[in-house]
Amino acid sequence: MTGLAERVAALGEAARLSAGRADDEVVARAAKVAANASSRLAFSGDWTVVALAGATGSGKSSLFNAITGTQYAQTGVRRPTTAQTMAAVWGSEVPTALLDWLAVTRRQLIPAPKSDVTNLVLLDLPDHDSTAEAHRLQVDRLVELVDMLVWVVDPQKYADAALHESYLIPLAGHAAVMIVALNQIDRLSDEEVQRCMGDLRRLLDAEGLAASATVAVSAETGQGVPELGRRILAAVREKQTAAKRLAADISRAVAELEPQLGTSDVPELERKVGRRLTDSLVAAAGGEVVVDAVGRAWRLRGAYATGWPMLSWIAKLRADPLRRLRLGEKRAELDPAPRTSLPGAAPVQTAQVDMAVRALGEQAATGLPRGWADAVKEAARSNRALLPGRLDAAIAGTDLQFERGQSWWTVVRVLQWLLIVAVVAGLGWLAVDFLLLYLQLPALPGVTWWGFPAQTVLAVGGALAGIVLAGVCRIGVELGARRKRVRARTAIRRSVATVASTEIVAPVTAELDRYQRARDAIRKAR
Ligand SMILES: Nc1nc2c(ncn2[C@@H]2O[C@H](COP(=O)(O)OP(=O)(O)OP(=O)(O)O)[C@@H](O)[C@H]2O)c(=O)[nH]1
Ligand SMILES: [Mg+2]
Repeated sequence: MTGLAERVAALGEAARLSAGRADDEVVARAAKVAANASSRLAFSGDWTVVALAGATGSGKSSLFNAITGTQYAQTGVRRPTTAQTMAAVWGSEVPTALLDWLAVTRRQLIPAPKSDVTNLVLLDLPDHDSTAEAHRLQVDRLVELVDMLVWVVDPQKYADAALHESYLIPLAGHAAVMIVALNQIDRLSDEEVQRCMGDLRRLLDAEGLAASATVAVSAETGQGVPELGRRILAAVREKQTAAKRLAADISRAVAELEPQLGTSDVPELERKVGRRLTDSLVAAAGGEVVVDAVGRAWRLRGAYATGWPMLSWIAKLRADPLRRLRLGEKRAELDPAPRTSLPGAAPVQTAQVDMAVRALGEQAATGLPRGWADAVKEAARSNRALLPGRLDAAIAGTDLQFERGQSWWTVVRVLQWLLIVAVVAGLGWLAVDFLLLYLQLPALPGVTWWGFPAQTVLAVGGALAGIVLAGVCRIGVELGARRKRVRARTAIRRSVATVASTEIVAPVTAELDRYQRARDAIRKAR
């Protein structure tokens, strides 16, 4: 049975993966086939279980007795007769586990010297067309589980629709492990037997059961019984019947499940769609608000640091845009859930995020069968409610690289204060000059620089230099602000893209992966 176990496992896997994505009944049937098959495989493949099935009064029990050479099975004119399945076992011992699994409690060991047959279980089933519901359920359950089926029909009812439509046609894939026995031929003339058998053969062939053998028997006279016995025995000796039946089961389940898995390739996620998603998330998360705040905060702090100290203190009065958003601070290393004070997304932005998420789900679901497409779209939406919190945390945790590139500010600041010192010194010197003049005291010796009194150069020059320096630095700060904005935008985008990838793309990819695995499994089961 090599290969069969792998097929069974693959079918089980395909059914498990398809749960909720394909038709529930198809999935349930496939799962049941896989479960039954793996149970059957767990029992010794040496045993072959053959069941006599058919309508009430067709002669199953009589044939059971004829084949076993016993009178174990009760036969009768009262309909229906058999209510409980009976097992006849050829072998050294009863395969208890196997019969327990089949839930067949009435067991008879056929005395050893009777024949050289071994490892055969023959079941006498109740009638499939019974007035008793329990009989039909028992038959339906065992028809699914046994290795081989002998359908016992009689000359009146061999073409009965109940048999053909409910059992034979649906089991056409199992034709190789089925025999149809026309019983009670002692009631017919040879000519009638010929006609009946021909008719039966044509019927079966038309129903796709060409591989099923037919035999004419009489439980009453024993005619044809050895022939039927030989066919059963051949199946037992071949030891392939159980495997054949399971293979047919799997093929049928695969044929049913495979169309539910579609034929198109697993779609690739388009970059364009992912980019649009990130764009909308950046907008909804207030990315541009942060970028603006970074620019303004840089200008403000730069102006304060590099401006002319006489005026730059005004910058201190303005609220810092970054700090207002609780951003750009060196936060405690262990802050488990950093939060910003960014305003929530506007309704328009929320709608755009929804649209982008839907677009991604739809693109990812292109060409997939309905149930799978729905699952992919659902996966895209699955973390939607978490997004605002995740995005905010991502932005709060983004390194805006605000501290870098400020060192020259300090140099300028020192320079500005030195110039202030010069101005103060110049003014002080001038004040002393005035005071001396006022007190009519001798003036200090005059010092001239570039033809101007040194004190004037110090005061006026210092002030002018400070203002010019501040002006030049303003340009530097502005350039820095623009660069910081670009950097911040890139960093925020990267953080937001990570959120998009873990919260939206990852569930979608997982679903697509599940789809791919289901397809691989069903292909393996086939
Ligand atoms: N003439 C004739 N009568 C038969 C033959 N086989 C069975 N019978 C009779 O048909 C009747 C029904 O036979 P059973 O073996 O009980 O039929 P069954 O298919 O087991 O019926 P249920 O247990 O009710 O499903 C009995 O009276 C048998 O004697 C046969 O080959 N020839
Ligand atoms: Mg019976």
